[in-house]
Amino acid sequence: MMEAASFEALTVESLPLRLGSIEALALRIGRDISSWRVREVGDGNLNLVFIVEGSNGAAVVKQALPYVRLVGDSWPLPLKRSFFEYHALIRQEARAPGSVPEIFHFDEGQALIVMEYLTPHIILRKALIAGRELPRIAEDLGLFTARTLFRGSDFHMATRERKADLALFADNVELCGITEDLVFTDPYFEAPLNRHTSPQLDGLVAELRADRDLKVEAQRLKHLFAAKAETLLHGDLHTGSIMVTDEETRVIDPEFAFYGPIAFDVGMLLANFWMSFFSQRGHEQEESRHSMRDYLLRTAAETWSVFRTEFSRLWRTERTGMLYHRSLFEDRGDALGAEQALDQLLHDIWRDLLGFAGVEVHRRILGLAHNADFETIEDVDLRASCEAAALKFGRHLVVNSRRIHSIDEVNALAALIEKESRP
Ligand code: SR1
Ligand code: MG
Repeated sequence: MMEAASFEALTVESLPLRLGSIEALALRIGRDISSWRVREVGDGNLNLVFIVEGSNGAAVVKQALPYVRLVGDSWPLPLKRSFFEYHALIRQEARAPGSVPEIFHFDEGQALIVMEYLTPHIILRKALIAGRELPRIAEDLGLFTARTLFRGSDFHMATRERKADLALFADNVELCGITEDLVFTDPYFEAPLNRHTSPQLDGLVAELRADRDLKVEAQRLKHLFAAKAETLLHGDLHTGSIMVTDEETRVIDPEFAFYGPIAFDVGMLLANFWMSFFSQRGHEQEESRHSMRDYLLRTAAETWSVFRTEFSRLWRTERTGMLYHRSLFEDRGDALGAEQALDQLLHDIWRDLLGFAGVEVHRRILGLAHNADFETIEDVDLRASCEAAALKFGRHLVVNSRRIHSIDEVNALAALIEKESRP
């Protein structure tokens, strides 16, 4: 109650006076607040984001609002998500140095984080819609996911520290609740806030909602999401949570962070590459997006390959936690036993990530929170055709996750569905 009472949302006008005394900010951008220029640039679903420029530089101020920005104050949402975002950013920087923006200041009561202004970075989703082939993302994101997910788990951390973090992030209930509803449940029935491209997709949507195998598997995945507290997840690792240049990749916005299954972050990320793949036809104008489609499939394959390689390296060199202890394997001359366990683990991650990828695709087309990849396709029939292809692909991943053995198979499936969807 105290927190809500003292909280006040920033405005472009009030920001300089209210934040002018924050030393860490003044130090970076200059003390003369009369010369600060402030822009509100938030285009996400939840928060305010300001860019503040002074005589010496610029910074970003991100402030949570006590409700879901996308919907309005009829959907309250706790300010404490800013606390979880701050703590996740600190841990991600320690586990994968250089992968997130530098944090200058955190104010829990005002739910605001002052951080590095990334320039000339742009949001990865926008770059992919524009047809830009970013050379570094597969390597950088494969490393980011492997490092943060391995080093936040019981494979690596001291058990006391991990359990303390598990308890800390367990309080991020409302944000987990959004994912539990919006990703795993709402797409599969006529939830009030759902929308889809209608009437073009009505038939397919009805088919998916009547698909028993799909629904049972989606609920198995929801069960995993809720019950498998394996590692500290980013929790919302889509291409709108990544900023890029040709040389650099930074991950932002981990306010959905909590302890969940490793496969969730990886699956959500790959799903966003595959959705971009299916949306490219909608952005083809004069120029063909053939090369862009190839690039996206290569990116998905390379991200998974880099993840596996780095995760395996960490398994062999940093397995210091209480799980699969070396005393049972390497210390007894049984390095092969540790390799067997690693293979088993990667196999489980692989299977589950396919399912998570499939439901992520579905919820972006059937649920409340759509993505710009499809939404910016103006020709509605063309958009529906791209979305229909993605929906079929997502269904195949969810229902057949046990029977798909390699990322090349998934990419071949995507290419086949895309080909069959062309007029
Ligand atoms: C009501 S919030 C909708 C979506 O926006 C966030 O970025 C998450 O992806 C969430 O599911
Ligand atoms: Mg976000």
